Amino acid sequence: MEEKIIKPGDLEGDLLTQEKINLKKPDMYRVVLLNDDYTPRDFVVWILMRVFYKNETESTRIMLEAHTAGKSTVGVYTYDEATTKIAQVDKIAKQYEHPLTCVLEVESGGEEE
Ligand code: TYC
Repeated sequence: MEEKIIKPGDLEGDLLTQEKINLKKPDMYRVVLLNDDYTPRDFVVWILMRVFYKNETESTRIMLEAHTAGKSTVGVYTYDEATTKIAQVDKIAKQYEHPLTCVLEVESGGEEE
């Protein structure tokens, strides 16, 4: 059987690949608030403060942008953070019987730094 001799440098390619993988940023996701005709404005502001930890001024700005433009970016998060917050909004909005909805958009696709 032929013996394979590993010389110094042979593994370099693998190590470089590994380093590149480690340099990749985690993909980030945009949470976007959608307007609707029924959810009270105060409720939207309250949920932005409660779920996203925005202050009242910023929450009011985001709510008004969604109200007038149809949608507004709430923030950019990791996948887990974004999906957890969207699930929290869904659950609380459902409890209060409001149709308030947030959606997820891909912000960045793991480029190297
Ligand atoms: N358009 C709603 C109203 O007039 C208020 C609202 C604002 C609802 C923003 C959702 O994301 C939203 N009561």
